[in-house]
Amino acid sequence: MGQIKETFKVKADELNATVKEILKEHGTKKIGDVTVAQAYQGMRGITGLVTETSLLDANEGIRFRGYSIPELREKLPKAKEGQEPLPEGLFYLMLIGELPTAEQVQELSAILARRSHVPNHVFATIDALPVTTHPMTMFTTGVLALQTESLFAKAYAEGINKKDYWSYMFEDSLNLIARLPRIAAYIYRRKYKNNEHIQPNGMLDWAGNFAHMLGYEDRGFQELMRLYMTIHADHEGGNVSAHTTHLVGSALSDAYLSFAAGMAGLAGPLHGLANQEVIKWILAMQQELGGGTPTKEQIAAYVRKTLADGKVVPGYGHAVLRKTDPRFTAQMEFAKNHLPDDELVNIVWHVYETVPPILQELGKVKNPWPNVDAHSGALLVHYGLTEYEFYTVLFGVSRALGVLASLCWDRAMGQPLERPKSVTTAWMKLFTEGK
Ligand code: NMX
Ligand code: MLT
Repeated sequence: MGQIKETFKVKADELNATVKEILKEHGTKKIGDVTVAQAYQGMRGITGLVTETSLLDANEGIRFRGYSIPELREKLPKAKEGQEPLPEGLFYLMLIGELPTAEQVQELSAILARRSHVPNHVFATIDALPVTTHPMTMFTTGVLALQTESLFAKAYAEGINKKDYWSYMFEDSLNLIARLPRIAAYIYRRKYKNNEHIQPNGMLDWAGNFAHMLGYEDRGFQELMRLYMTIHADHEGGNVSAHTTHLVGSALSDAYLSFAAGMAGLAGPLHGLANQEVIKWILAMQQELGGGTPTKEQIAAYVRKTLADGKVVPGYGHAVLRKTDPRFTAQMEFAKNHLPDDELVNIVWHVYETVPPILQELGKVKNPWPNVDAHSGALLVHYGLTEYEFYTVLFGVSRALGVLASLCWDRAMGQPLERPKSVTTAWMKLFTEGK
């Protein structure tokens, strides 16, 4: 850990000096105005956060430290004989701001493998929940149970200098990332595989080992996990899971508490739960039509029925993006290479051709194009992971990479308690009437 942590500290010192300069020279400069509509409508378009790990462009999609998803798929180190990036490499990039070498990623994989032990009380806590509990509830509960291991919370209770917060947050973040695949795999095997668990393989990379502990040895599935864990990792700072993690962390809650809060947000159907909703929606459509591949006309009719019932079409739309999500495109490319004839994948592609014009017709949907969740489930079903209620847990394990790298930065930058101002509608009435 020594070298990565030392490099992080050097980078943090450099950035702190830059921020000090920006604040001194331009601290009073405006970066936007806030309208009454924005205050009522989910604060869309308000720039009010600084997140170092990634930046979202409405038309181009996400860039991680300046690198797009196609660039990451080309440039990040890969597993032996693999073609997809190792997500540990993306974590390094988000943390340090530079592409890692293959050796640096290998070192990080080994560090995570060494730190992956999960104490028994975490499993006992999960076991105390009925097996019918949603996997995201089990996951969030498991992370909270693991909070007993927080080095930051322990050190804070004993009394530490605020200059050292980052160091404990760094250790907690690494430990948590190392342990999450074990917790997630435990939940999966408990709920769906007769409570029969698989021991970790310390020789595998982080995502490869996760696939192994879930019970999938197929090389194609391992590659899918590496891609999946890479593309879901971060989506700048304003999305619900990242923003929640950051907000809770700003109270100096440790990495476990902050991440658990973020996961409670990811579990919402307008955010990460949409990946399970997409597959549920497609399966329900197929069932209604008596099975098989629906025609485009049948899909269109089902979309209109969904809208007429006052429901959203899951996997479509976005609060920031205004084009097809490049994370959708990356999965489509993966499918074209590995499973072009898969029935469910082909339905996903037909849905892609059908949904956008119908959403556009409504005249109110700002982005009729698919997001990351529109494609992921079909790939998982292909490899046998059909238990769609588990899908958001996979998203959550990946999201840890981005939001925990950001928490390290928050503490290294000495970011303060987040506390925006709110008003009442009575205040707004007086204000708009000029009183
Ligand atoms: N199906 C039907 N209606 C939609 C959809 C959709 N996919 N997307 C937006 N709308 C509606 C939205 O409900 C709103 O209607 P109303 O004025 O009656 O309340 C109207 O269009 C305007 O919404 P937008 O400004 O376009 O979208 P907003 O920024 O508020 O919300 C989402 C973004 C992502 C919440 C929204 O597009 C949605 O509900 N999509 C489906 C759920 C989904 O796929 N979520 C996953 C997002 C990605 N992720 O992983 O987190
Ligand atoms: C995400 O990955 O967090 C989603 O696309 C939602 C968002 O960016 O708001």
